[in-house]
Formats: sequence, C-alpha cells, structure tokens
Amino acid sequence: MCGIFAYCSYLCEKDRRHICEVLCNGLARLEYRGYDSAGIGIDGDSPDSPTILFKQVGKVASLRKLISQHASDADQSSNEAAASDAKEATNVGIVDMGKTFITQTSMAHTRWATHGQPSPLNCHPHTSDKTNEFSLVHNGIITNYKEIKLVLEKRGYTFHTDTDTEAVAVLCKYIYDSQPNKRLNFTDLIKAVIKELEGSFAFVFKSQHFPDEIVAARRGSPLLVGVKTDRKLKVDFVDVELPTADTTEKLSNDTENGGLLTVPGGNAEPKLRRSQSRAFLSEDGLPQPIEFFVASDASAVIEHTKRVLYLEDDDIAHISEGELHIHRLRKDDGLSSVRAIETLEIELAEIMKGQFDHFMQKEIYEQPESVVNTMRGRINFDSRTVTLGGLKAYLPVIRRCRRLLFVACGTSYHSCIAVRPVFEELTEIPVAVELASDFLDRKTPVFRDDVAIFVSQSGETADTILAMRYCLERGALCLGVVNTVGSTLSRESHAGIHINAGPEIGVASTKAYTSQYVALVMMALQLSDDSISKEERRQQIIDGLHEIPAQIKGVLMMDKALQQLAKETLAKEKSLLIMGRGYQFATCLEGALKIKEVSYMHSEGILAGELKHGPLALIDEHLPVIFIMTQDSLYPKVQSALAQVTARKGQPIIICNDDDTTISEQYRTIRVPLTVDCLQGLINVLPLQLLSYHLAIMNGVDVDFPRNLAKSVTVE
Ligand code: G6Q
Ligand code: GLU
Repeated sequence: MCGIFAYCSYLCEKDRRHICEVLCNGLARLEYRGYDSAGIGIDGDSPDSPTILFKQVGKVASLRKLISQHASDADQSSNEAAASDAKEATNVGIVDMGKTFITQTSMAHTRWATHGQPSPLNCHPHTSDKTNEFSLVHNGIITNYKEIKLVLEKRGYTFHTDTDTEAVAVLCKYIYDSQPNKRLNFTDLIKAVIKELEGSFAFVFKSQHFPDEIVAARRGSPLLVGVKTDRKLKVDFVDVELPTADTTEKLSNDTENGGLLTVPGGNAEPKLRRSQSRAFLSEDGLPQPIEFFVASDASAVIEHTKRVLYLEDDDIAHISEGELHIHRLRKDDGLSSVRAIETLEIELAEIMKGQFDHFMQKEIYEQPESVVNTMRGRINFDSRTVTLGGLKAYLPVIRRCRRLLFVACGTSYHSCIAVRPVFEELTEIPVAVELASDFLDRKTPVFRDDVAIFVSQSGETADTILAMRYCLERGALCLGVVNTVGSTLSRESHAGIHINAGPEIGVASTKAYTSQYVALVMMALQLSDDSISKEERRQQIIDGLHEIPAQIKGVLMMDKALQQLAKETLAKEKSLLIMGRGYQFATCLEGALKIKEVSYMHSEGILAGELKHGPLALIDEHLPVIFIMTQDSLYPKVQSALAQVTARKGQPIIICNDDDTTISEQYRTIRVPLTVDCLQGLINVLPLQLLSYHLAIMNGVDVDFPRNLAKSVTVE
C-alpha cells in the first residue's frame, strides 16, 4: 500500500540531481508496496519559490524519465518533450539540476490508488494551492475527506483532484490562513490538522511557510526515520515531547460559522519543551551536518544508514535545523517517553534481486536458507528441543487458554490453516482460524481466556492490526508471528516471534509462507513439550524439520521441468482446480492464490472431501486439475476423489511422492520427497509456487508488480 520517502539534508551540500536520484532510488525500493504512479517534491530555486513537483503514472522509471526531460542539461528534443508535458505532470519547465543546496527537504511517493484513478493529477505530492504553500505525500485513506472538502469549499477553497489526500493539503492552508496571528509553528499546525482526520494515514508535510522543515505523522500506516551522520549520536534515543495541555479534542464546530472548523489561538511554542533532542546535540553545541530519511519501510533506508527510529501511531516527527523532534497529540497515552534509535539487521543485498530475474523467483529460491534462519537458535536437533524466547514467559497462560484464535489474511491465513491440525493434535486446545476481515465483520466474541495469534509478513496489514486491537480491547493474550521487525503488529502485540525470513519484496508471498508454517509448527512443538504422550510425535516432527531445507533444495531442482509442464499443460488454460485434503487443504488454497495473483488465471483450491458436493460438476476432459496426493492417513480418500475425476475424463496432474507406484502412467506427475505428514505442505507448495511464477512469465505479467495488488494492504 504505497510508499513514502522523504530526504532531509542539513549542512551537507547536495545538488538537485543527487537529491532527485536519492528520492527515485528510495521509491524504487518501495515500489513493491504500490506502483500505479509516482511523484516527488523538491525545493525551488529560492526559499520562497514554489516546491517543484514531478508526477507521473507508471513505475518509478517513468518518473525518472520525466525528471530527466526537464533537466537543464537534457538534449533539445527531450526539452521540447518536457515543454509539451501535461501541466499536471509538473509545475516547472526546465530545472537546473546543478543547483546545490546546503540544507534541503524533499519528498517522494509511489502510489496505490484508493481514491481517484492513477493519473499525473491524482499522483502525490498533493498541494494546498497553485503556489504549493503546503504539499504532502500520504499513505492510507482519510475516511472523512468528503466532509472536510465540503466545509472547505463553503469557505471558498477549491479542489482539483479526485483524491482524499488533497483535502488534507487544503485543510493545512485553511488552518494556517484562519489562525488569528499566524503564530502556529509547523508542528502545532499539523497537530491541528490531524485532529480533524479520521481513517488511516502516514504523512510527510512540506510548506513554503516553514522552509527547510518537514513534519511526518502516522496513524495506522508505518513510518520510520533513518539518521545518517558522521558523528556518534549523544544518545540512542529521541525524547518524546508531550503537549502541555491535552490537545486531543477536535476543533470546536463553531455554530456561528455555520458549523465550520475554528482554529486554535496558536501557541507558537509548547510551554514545556521536553528537551532539545539530546541525540543530536554535538559535543561543542555547534550545528553538525546530518541527513534524515523518512520512509514507509526500512528497505528504502538501508543503503544510506542502519540507524532507524520507528514512529508510533499519533507520533508527529518534526525535522528542522538538523534535529529530529518527536511530539504526541495526547498528553498521557501510556506510550514510552522515548523512541529508540535502533540498528537495522538487514543488508542491502537482501533487498536486491542478485542473479535472479524477479524478487519472487529469488525468494522462492531462498527458501532452503530462509527456513533454516527461521529455525536457527530455536531448534536443537540433537536434544530435539524447541525454544521460542519470545513466548517463554507466556507458555503457562497459553497452555491454559480456552481457545487458540489464529487471525490473518491471504497467504498468512493459509499458513494458519496449514498448521491447524498439528496444533490441535499436539496441544489438544480448540483452534479457530479466522480471516481478519470476516472476524471483524462478525464482531466475533473474544474472551480474556482466549489466546489470539496474528500472523503477518508485513506486520502492517490493516485488517489484521484492527483484529488484534479488537482482541486487545477484550483482554485476550495477543501474540504476533511477523516477518518485519519494528512493524505495528510486532510492536503492539503482547509477545510473539519473528519468522526471520529476511525482507520479502515480491508481492506474491513465498518464503514468508514456508517460514510462517515452520514458525507455527515450532510454536506447537514448544507448547506441547510438557506432554509425555506427545514426545514421540514431537521428535518425529523435529527430525522431519531437520531434513526440510535439503528437501526444498531438491524440489527447486525441478524448476525447468515445471516450466515445461506449465508451458505444455497450463499456459493456455483459463481456469485450474487444485484438490487435496487434511494437511494439504492449505496447500491447495495457497497454490490457487499464487496462480491467481501472479498469472491472473482463475484458480480454486478445493477440499477433496467436498468434490461430490458440487465441484465435481466442473470436471470434464478440458478443465485442468492438480491433485495433491502425497502419503498420509488420508491418501486412500484422495485416491477415491481422483477416481471420481478420472471417471469423468478428467486429466489430473498429480503431486505425489517419489516412490509412489500406484499412479497410472497416463497421468502427469510431479514427484516430491516424502516428509512427516504435517510438514509435507512445506514441500508440496514449492511446485505450485514455481508453476505460478512460470505461468506469470508466459502471460507477460510483471511478476513483482502484479496488477491491482500491493505488498502490504495497510487499508481496510
Ligand atoms: C500473498 C499476498 C497476500 C498477503 C496478505 C497478508 O501472496 O502477499 O495475500 O499474504 O495480504 O499480508 P501480510 O502477511 O503482510 O499480513
Ligand atoms: N488514498 C490516497 C490516494 O488514493 C493514498 C493511496 C496510497 O496509500 O497510495 O491517493
């Protein structure tokens, strides 16, 4: 769901070309989050000249082209092209890319449209007016934007785009214009703006009235701040500066004004300023060169710095004069009074494609390593013990709980379905698996003796976060199983585990699925390590996990054969059924989702036990069906389902074990190694991941940027 990137440099001389390069590179790292259009906003030639905007539909490459066409040293033809640009693509003609800035603030955005078609006009940054008094980039949805627009239109303000975001830009101007003595500082102005907003957001604001400053704010969408300086920071945290009065009330609706917003008197500075951001004070007290990078996630920052600070909901970050200040809307909301400056553990190489053509391909191939990383330090294969540090303190509570409630979306939901049987078997606790959106729609009853487990690769999925907050309010113990360190889910849950799969950039989740699967199996093993009756089964599963990385490697060597199979049997098809049952039902759902989301071919995962209850009507000699028929206690039942399909001239492709001799030669098979029944899904999903990848390529799909999707759905 969209990418935000802002770059502030203080006392570091940078030319415009470098600034644009940093912004576009930052966007390129975030492109997997949303990519129907992109834009940047940079300083004009003088402090009071309008912010320069470049906005373009398509991916970041199209934006780079637009910028280069406007560069002062561009060739004549491209300058002519620049001159003919639609006016909304940029507000300038030719730009001197050689101009340098000692201090500057700039912003960038890659969009996943929610309100208003992708177009240069609807692209961010959005502005308050033609002179760009206020400009901003936004991630999320402002749910009360229509009411705000209506009020502002009554006050004579005009709008030019179809987006919700523009209402916030104009609201900035309205509040600035309306304050009696223009004394609001930038932070207080943005506080006044945010108090009027409903919905989810991450913002970065810039203004002509506050040159060389930016304000960033978040509620429900992630934002972090990277810090780059040659100096050692005095302390590794930033104090949170609390307001003197509680400023949470919305602006009163002034009835004399016909129910329009009224504006606070505007205390230029909060009476009590907690500190001067001790982290950025230099030894000699003199200002020091420093750079800040505000981004939706760490992948945009890692090439510049590993020192980052994660903003919490309702934090307002103000960057000015080489300092970062963190403010809050509310006086005492129980959050920590400091924000730690942490050190990122990811490496730049982890967010590069390396020798692979796509991130999805790279991440499929990373799975032998990523599952090892998930188990590293947590499973001792000699003593056959499992230790999940993040859960240790909560094991007794979890073992006594009334119900284990798994809540997730998409692929993460499938990983919960995959482990439901083994959780029930090993813990003997009732297990419910819920899709976050439906769980909230139903207002599902939740109790204090429930344990809710939220599984999310990004840790930022709005539906899953809202479900967790729903459970937190009802007193359930809330655990997170997350891949992204520092994400909202990992920070707001009581405890949990990181799956340590490394950054997953491809929109279609692959290595996160197998790592979530492994992490959840480890959780079930840990919860049952007090049960003598389960000991033998636990050891069988732990021994099975030990072999999984090598077995995954073996299946990946079938890639070429699977590519051929895709080409010969599926490439031209319009629909595909994937059938299985028991432990393999999740595999069917996950395989179908992969094929849908990257190859755009309709695909449906079907519980083989349901075949006779309707889906059998679909079967004929034309419709391709993949059967998952690996060895487990349900093999005979899947066999009878297969017989029903072949009796109706179905032409199944069968995923079976290497040594299975019962399969008739007339059917195509995909042979995979045998492992423990509850782990077999880790192996069986791989051919489906590879098939979906190859089908997508054959269909000419941009695999890492499938249409209409984004990597992290941070809106409901
Ligand atoms: C699957 C997609 C998508 C994803 C969900 C949940 O390939 O990436 O279905 O699994 O949107 O995302 P999180 O796991 O980040 O919550
Ligand atoms: N709702 C805003 C828009 O549609 C922001 C979308 C996004 O997060 O990219 O422009």
